[in-house]
Amino acid sequence: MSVQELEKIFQDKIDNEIRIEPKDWMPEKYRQNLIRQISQHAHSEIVGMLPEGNWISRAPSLKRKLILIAKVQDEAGHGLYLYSAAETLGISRDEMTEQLLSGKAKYSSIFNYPTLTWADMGAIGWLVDGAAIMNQVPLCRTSYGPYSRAMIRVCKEESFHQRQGFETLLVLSRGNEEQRAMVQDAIDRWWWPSLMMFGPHDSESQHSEQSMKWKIKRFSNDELRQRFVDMIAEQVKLLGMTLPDPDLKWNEEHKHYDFGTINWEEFWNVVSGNGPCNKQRLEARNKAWSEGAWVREAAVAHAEKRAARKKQVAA
Ligand code: FAQ
Repeated sequence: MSVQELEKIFQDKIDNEIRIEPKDWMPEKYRQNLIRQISQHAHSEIVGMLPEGNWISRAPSLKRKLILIAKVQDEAGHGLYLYSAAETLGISRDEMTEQLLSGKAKYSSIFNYPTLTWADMGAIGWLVDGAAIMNQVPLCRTSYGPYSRAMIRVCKEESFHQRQGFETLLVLSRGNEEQRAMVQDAIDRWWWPSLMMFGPHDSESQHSEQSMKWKIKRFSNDELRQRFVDMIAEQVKLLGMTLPDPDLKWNEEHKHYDFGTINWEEFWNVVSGNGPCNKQRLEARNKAWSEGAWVREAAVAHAEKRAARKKQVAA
């Protein structure tokens, strides 16, 4: 079969909502684009454990500590499903890890901001997981089978995360003056970086057009960002707080909230490695990797020993 014929079969499957599976023929650019997106997504989950991990030892009660540990563990699980999904496209886990540790790979800009107070745990759950879900629910229908199936479980867990984040802020917002101020301060610091999670404007997004044709992406960066603004602009009222945007205003004609201009210079600065915590995050991952070397070596030695014993028994 010619490449044109193979491409036609491939695109027909996508147009007819048939998932592409690992052993199916696919264009090389589709494979590379998926490896790029899925591995960046996996790295985001893994690096995303760090800002929250920072508060496990300082959670205000045993109950809050248990919830936070469970959430951080969930993020590790998401990273693992996603690395496995990417491996089905022919890249090894070691290669992806090397790309992250060397600073070559991208991960979400949001995780390069510091977590300064306990209210940040609530703001991350509500805003960061909230933005993550808005972007990831459509990925449950993404055209690549292993990615779409991984996203179903991820989204269930993320929606629990978002609710626990909102509840954390709700409790604080019903507390004393100092606690309310802490909530407002956390919202003020996390709001704009959360909007940046959706990526550049559609006109600046290099991958969107092709990714939409391949149904890797179902909605554009700006469409999802707008939905997120519309959702949060209502929810923030329940907290009795405000969003730090003087231009946020309901637009009756278009039935959505208009909002102010994102600081794209800040966004690209963070994406290119110069955000407040980029260096710290990579150092933490590299430290964990080298300190975990003995565990990996022990696991390999154990597996080899077991395999040798099995061989002996069989003989
Ligand atoms: N940060 O052409 P586009 C989470 C890059 S998971 C850094 O629009 P695309 C869970 C982009 O990679 C959060 N880089 O790209 C959690 C590209 O660079 P490249 C992560 C960004 O792929 C919660 C360039 O800019 N979620 O939060 C960002 O079509 C709480 C041009 O951009 C996912 O990864 C950014 N924000 O659209 C964990 C979801 N935005 O590769 C712990 C899957 C863009 O050419 C605690 N990913 N870039 O060098 C996606 O949906 C897409 O990849 C987008 C970007 C929408 C992120």
